[in-house]
Amino acid sequence: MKNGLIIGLQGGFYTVFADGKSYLCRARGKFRNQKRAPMVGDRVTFTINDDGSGYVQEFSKRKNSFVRPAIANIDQALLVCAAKEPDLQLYLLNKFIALMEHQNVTPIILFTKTDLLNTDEYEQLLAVKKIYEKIGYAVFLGEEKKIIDEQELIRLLADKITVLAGQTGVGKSTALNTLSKHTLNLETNAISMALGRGKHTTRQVTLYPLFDGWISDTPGFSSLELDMISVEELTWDFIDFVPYINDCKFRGCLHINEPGCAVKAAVENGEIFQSRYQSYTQFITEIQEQKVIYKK
Ligand SMILES: Nc1nc2c(ncn2[C@@H]2O[C@H](COP(=O)(O)OP(=O)(O)OP(=O)(O)O)[C@@H](O)[C@H]2O)c(=O)[nH]1
Ligand SMILES: [Zn+2]
Repeated sequence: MKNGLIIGLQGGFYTVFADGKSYLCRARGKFRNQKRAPMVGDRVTFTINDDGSGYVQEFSKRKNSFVRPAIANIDQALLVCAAKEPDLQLYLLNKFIALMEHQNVTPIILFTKTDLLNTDEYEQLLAVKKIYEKIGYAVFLGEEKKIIDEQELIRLLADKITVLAGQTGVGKSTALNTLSKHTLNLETNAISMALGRGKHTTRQVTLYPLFDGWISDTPGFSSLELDMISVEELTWDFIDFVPYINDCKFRGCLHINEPGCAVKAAVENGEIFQSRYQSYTQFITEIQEQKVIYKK
């Protein structure tokens, strides 16, 4: 019995990575009877047959799992967000952050296209960067061919499963490319595979080795919606609100119109950033409207 990590799934065959090698495995029949299945990202035990193929025997308890894309045990998400072209959209960034926090995935923020900003805009972006850093997130700035402090970013990728997320055209491929060019332990093949994104019409969920960690670049991650989060849960996914929640007068306070709301007080005295609160109220409305649609 060997221990490995599922890094791919195609046509019912799992690619299991162990000790620097990949093995093609099927899942044992018992999984089907138990109505559960191993997923990409699962840490598994597996056996190898004489012909080199194998069977996934069991998978470990998951830290988290997503349905679409089907992937488990994501440690962190590199949220790529253009500072310009398209204009910076904190609403979208805050949505990604909430979705990731909800699944216990640590967000890392990368603002790209900073070379397109004029001096004033750049100053504004630095202020935004400070906001997210104060909340506790790592924030990086990217230019056409450079990521500032990229060694620090590469360090964060080590030993972790990271997903890439961001709207189309924000510069995800470009960022991966830049990272690949400036690192010494260049894994060209992995990167060119990762950069094969968009070339295939149906792309499988795959983990690519990158900087001693694993990275997944599946388009599905960029189109997740809030439908898996309830209004009561959302507040806990804004980690900057959490320290205040217990001081709200009413339990289950949604921080909208309730009297004695500690979150709103923190927004008013500047401890919680206005833009974060604004996104929060928008998401509450969106979730409530979704609920109405489902009930019909
Ligand atoms: N000036 C400038 N252009 C950039 C930067 N990053 C990306 N671009 C350009 O933006 C366009 C889109 O970049 P991509 O890296 O393909 O974006 P993507 O997020 O991978 O897009 P999808 O594959 O559609 O999801 C390309 O023309 C890039 O050259 C940047 O930091 N500065
Ligand atoms: Zn409140």
